[in-house]
Amino acid sequence: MNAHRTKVCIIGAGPAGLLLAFILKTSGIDCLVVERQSRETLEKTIKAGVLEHPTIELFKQLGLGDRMMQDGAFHHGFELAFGGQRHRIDLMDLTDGKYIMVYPQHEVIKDLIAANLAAGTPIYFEAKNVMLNDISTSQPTVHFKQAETDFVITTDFIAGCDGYHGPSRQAIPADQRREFTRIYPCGWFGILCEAEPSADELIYAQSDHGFALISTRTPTVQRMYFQCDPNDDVTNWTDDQIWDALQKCVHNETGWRLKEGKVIQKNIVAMRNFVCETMQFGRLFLAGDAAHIVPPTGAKGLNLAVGDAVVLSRALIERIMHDDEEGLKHYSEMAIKRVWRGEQFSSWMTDLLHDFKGEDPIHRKFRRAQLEQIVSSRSAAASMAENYVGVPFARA
Ligand code: FAS
Ligand code: PHB
Repeated sequence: MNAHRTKVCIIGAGPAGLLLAFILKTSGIDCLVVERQSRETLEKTIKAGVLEHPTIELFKQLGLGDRMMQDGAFHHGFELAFGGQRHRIDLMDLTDGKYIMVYPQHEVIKDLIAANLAAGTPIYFEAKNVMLNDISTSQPTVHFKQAETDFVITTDFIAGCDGYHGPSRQAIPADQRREFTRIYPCGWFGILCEAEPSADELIYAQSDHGFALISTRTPTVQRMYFQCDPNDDVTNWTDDQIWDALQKCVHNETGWRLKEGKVIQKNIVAMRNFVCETMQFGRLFLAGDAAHIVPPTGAKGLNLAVGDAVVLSRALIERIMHDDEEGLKHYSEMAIKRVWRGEQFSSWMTDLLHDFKGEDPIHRKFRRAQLEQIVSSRSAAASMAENYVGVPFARA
């Protein structure tokens, strides 16, 4: 048995866990990360694509922004396509100069892993059978197996950053968890394809054929999604059928079409809102998808995880370095406000852009009226833009 001691044991090497580890480590706080997947897998798993303005500014302030600023694509607006026409939402103009960046999550993960290792943060990859114990005591432990070796970590605090399916949230007694869920009757069929960009900025398309999102990854690899049955299977779709579905969703009066290419990856993303308002129990603190999930429409998932890591790191630093318990005592209520703002916007944007099978036709009329209002009213567009670029991190 390999026994180690640390101040903060972080479970999960996603954006939440790695950012929390980097901030703590560079603030002089002993911590370590326990992750079930290999570094190689983490650094090539395609997930989110959009960084909000507060996330970009934070990474720059932390010295984590070099590669992002070099390889990321700044987007000063996005388009709403409906009724055969495309309408630009000018984020810079509507938010006094704020913007977003398309910089793939797996690139963020590469940057965070490299920065943590350079700072000396121990990261235990390929950890199996991770178990949390004694989370209500002042000396909780985390057990796991790596290769054939058993480990036990004794720690002051556990940060549960292990995503929706991880063990941390489940370690909180069910009768102590306040949970909220909304399940959508559709999913997103996501592809990566070898093609040039079809447009300069993201296009969110609402049509009688369903929703589509035209995003990007690099000048030669594009990321696109179209609305699908959440129980569908990617093997049911040929490349031609995929392109036919996408072209139908963006069909417009100008004859403009998507630039097609070889589909190199397909996956179906289910869509739900989920919030566990109980983001702490004893010495366990949840951050990111471990506590909340959003439908990807508003590009909030990764950015909410970053927001939690900012609030939790500040609270842990105050407790460990200054013996001030207040931030930790109120962590959940501090973090949850920005989470609910992101949850509501993601739900609103999903309802705005998706026709749901079996819904009363009146809802399609409401949807079209809302879209027409957004593209004709500066105040309506500004409200959407303010939420899309990201609201400031929670402050005490
Ligand atoms: P993560 O899920 O990223 O990280 C949790 C980590 O914990 C993982 O590395 C996991 O391996 C590890 N872990 C789990 N169980 C463990 C255990 N038992 N022991 C140790 N480690 C364990 N968001 C968007 O905004 N836009 C998108 O387009 C988008 N697309 C997505 C596509 C997919 C396929 C998925 C799964 C998610 C997508 N998301 C998207 C949401 C995603 O970006 C999350 O919001 C973001 O990764 C949240 O970060 P974390 O909270 O760090 O959780
Ligand atoms: C992506 O590029 O993966 C992406 C962009 C915007 C979204 C969701 C996903 O709203």
